Amino acid sequence: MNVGIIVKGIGGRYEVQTDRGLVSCTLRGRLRLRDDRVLVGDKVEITREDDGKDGVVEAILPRTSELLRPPIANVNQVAVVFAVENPAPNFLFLDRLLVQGELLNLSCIVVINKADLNPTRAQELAKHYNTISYPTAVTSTVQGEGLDQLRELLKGKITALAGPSGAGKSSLLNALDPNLKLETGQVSVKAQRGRHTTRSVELLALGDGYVADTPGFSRLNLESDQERDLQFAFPEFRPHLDFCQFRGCLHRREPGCQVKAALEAGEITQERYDHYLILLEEAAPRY
Ligand SMILES: Nc1nc2c(ncn2[C@@H]2O[C@H](COP(=O)(O)OP(=O)(O)OP(=O)(O)O)[C@@H](O)[C@H]2O)c(=O)[nH]1
Ligand SMILES: [Mg+2]
Ligand SMILES: [Zn+2]
Repeated sequence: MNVGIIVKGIGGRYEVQTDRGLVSCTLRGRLRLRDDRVLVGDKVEITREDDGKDGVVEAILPRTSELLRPPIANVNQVAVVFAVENPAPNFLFLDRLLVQGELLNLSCIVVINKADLNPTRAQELAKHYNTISYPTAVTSTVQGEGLDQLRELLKGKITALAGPSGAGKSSLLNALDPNLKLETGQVSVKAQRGRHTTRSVELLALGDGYVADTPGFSRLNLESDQERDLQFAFPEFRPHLDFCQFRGCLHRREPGCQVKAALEAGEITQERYDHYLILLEEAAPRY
């Protein structure tokens, strides 16, 4: 018996990365019957055929996490990737991705790409996300800048790349490992949006970690039972949460709210606070 990780699945065949190379596997019958799908990222036990290149997945080991969109198991980090320009950043969308990562208890990092287009702004944005607590990398695939920094952040992790289409996710992975040869696309000038070049889910081995180059998510809404959890998904709110006058404070108009006090003291930015209110509205229970 060998263990490995499913890096790709197409039409009933699964590529499993083991420490002795890639094995192309089918599923043992009882796994095929099970309701829960086998996911890319699943750690599995396999038996090999004599040639060593083919095998059978015998069992799936317990998952530590499960992403639904894109469907990947055992992700432990989300990298939110965006371009400083072209396409212009949508900060609410980026905060939405960070909040989703936080709510799933994944560690989050921020990658500010296309720094060549506006180096000063890229540094400003890095400072913004650093202040919130997020590790950041400022990168340019054109100038080869920030790649070591990014490599360091990806080390030993299973990372899902998230971010708008056209941000340069596939380009960054190609820059980190030219052997990958991922397809990249032009950002359409008219829409200023990318074209969702990347479609399938696959884990790419990078150093001793894995990265999923996911299709740019287009929409991520909160569930209606996440109203109370949302405040914890804003790391800069956390030091203040225990000190509000009212237990159960949702930091809107309640008196003695320490989150509002931190906002007024400039420790929390107006933009992040506004995004909190928008997402809070979205997560309100619907009767
Ligand atoms: N100026 C500049 N352009 C870049 C940089 N990185 C990528 N690009 C360009 O941005 C465009 C989009 O890059 P992709 O890597 O396809 O973007 P993506 O995030 O993978 O997009 P999807 O797969 O659609 O989600 C391509 O034309 C790249 O050449 C960069 O650092 N600087
Ligand atoms: Mg891509
Ligand atoms: Zn409060």
